[in-house]
Formats: sequence, structure tokens, C-alpha cells
Amino acid sequence: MNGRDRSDVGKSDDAPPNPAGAPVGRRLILGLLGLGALGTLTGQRVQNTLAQVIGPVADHDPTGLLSLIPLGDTFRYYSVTGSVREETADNYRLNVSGLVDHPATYSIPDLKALPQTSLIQDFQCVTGWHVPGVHWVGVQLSVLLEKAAPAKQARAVRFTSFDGTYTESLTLAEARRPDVMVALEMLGASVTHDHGGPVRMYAGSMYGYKSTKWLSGIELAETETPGYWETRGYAIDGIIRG
Ligand SMILES: Nc1nc2c(c(=O)[nH]1)N[C@H]1C(S)=C(S)[C@@H](COP(=O)(O)O)O[C@H]1N2
Ligand SMILES: [Mo]
Repeated sequence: MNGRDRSDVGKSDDAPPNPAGAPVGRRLILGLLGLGALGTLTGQRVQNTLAQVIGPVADHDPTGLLSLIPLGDTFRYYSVTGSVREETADNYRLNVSGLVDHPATYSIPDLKALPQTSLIQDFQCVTGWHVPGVHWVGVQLSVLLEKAAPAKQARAVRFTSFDGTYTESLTLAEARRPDVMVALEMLGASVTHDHGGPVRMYAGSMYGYKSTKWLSGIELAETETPGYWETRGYAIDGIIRG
């Protein structure tokens, strides 16, 4: 990585006083290169939390540029794969399997026939950007779990993506939180392809990497399996604290 480690976090400018006066431009650039600049832009609290939870900073924005570019409170597009096939509302299917009494396959109309939950809640990526007050509509994961009837030994829920690569997990207890949903709508419309549509996870109260896009499978298991980013250093517990 680019010299950012825990020891850099939170220091906005650790250069010693220079009586001759360092050129402002150089000092500014040095500051921006340090992660401290992110702390200034997004709040020390976020920065500290990030340092505790993640340690080395967010590799899905290795240059830090996506977060630093002042795009305002908007989503940044992320995919760990080059291109993802388009699933239409007609051919989309979601499989619920694993340690359950009632495995099932849901089409979009099947999901829409279930009770819909509407939620207004923030989205927060570990790289620093966040979108306040996003409107989400979908089916609470707890509703699907109830229908699936998890076996006694089931303690975790694993998610797969039809991008063929991304995976995630939640504990069964996390999966049952009321703000964890299989989202069909976000930002006032059907979830777009770029946002992981037609169906993505929204794991509220957790960092964005827990919210699997292009959701294809939900599998009950005895244990969590470290997901794509978790095998690359992220905490398996993605709950936002502080
Ligand atoms: N399949 C898949 N899901 C994913 C990701 C990804 O790369 N692939 N990135 C995660 C991360 S780190 C974030 S912050 C959000 C980004 O959602 P967005 O692309 O709608 O902004 O999706 C999460 N889910
Ligand atoms: Mo993220």
C-alpha cells in the first residue's frame, strides 16, 4: 500500500515546525497524501472507527481518490469484477438453501408478494464516503429466514453474488436485525444494475462491504465464511460503532 498504516491514521499534519516556512503547497500535498486529510474531510470519528475496525485502509479505494474527490453525498460504484451480466426482473432468481427445512427459489414477483419494509437509513463505506438518509424498500431478511426455517445448528448466513466472485456472511443474529434487508428499491426506484440490481442486500448499521450487490444466493451454515474483502484484511464484524 501507499505508506498508510495505523500509525498515520488521525494525524493531519505531523511535519515538524519549519522556521524557514515550508511552501504551503508542499505541506498541503503531504497532508492530502496522509490519511489525515480524510479525517479532516469526513470527520475524526469516522476515521478512528475505521482505524479500529479495519486497520490498514480500504483496499477497494487504494489511491484514496474515490473518497477524496468531492462528489458530495453520493454512492461510488464498486465492483470487484470487470463486468457483471445483467439480470432482468424476468429472469432473476434468488436461492435460499443450506441448513434450512424449506429451501426456496424466489422470483421478483415472489419477493414482491412478501411484506415490504420501507426504511430510511445511511450507507457508509469504509473508505470514508457516506450517503445519509437513503430510502430502501424490500423484504426483511428475517422474513425469508422465518420461511426457510433454519436448522438448529445454523448460526450464520452466507451470501453469494451473480458476479461470480463476491461473497459475504452475517451471523444469524445480525441477519435477523430489522434493518437488514433484501432490497428491491433504493433511492426511490428499482435497484439499478450498477447498484447491484435487480436485488441487492442492504445490511443497515454495517459498513457497505457487508451489503452484497447482485445477490444470487442466501445459504444457512454453521459458521460465517470470511467474505471477499475479509480474506483481504477487513473485519468480519462490519458493524459501525461510535
Ligand atoms: N457483488 C459486490 N457487492 C458489493 C461490492 C462489490 O464490489 N461487489 N462492493 C461493496 C462495497 S465495499 C460497497 S461500499 C458497496 C457499494 O455499493 P454501490 O456500488 O451501490 O455504491 O457495495 C458492496 N457490495
Ligand atoms: Mo465499500
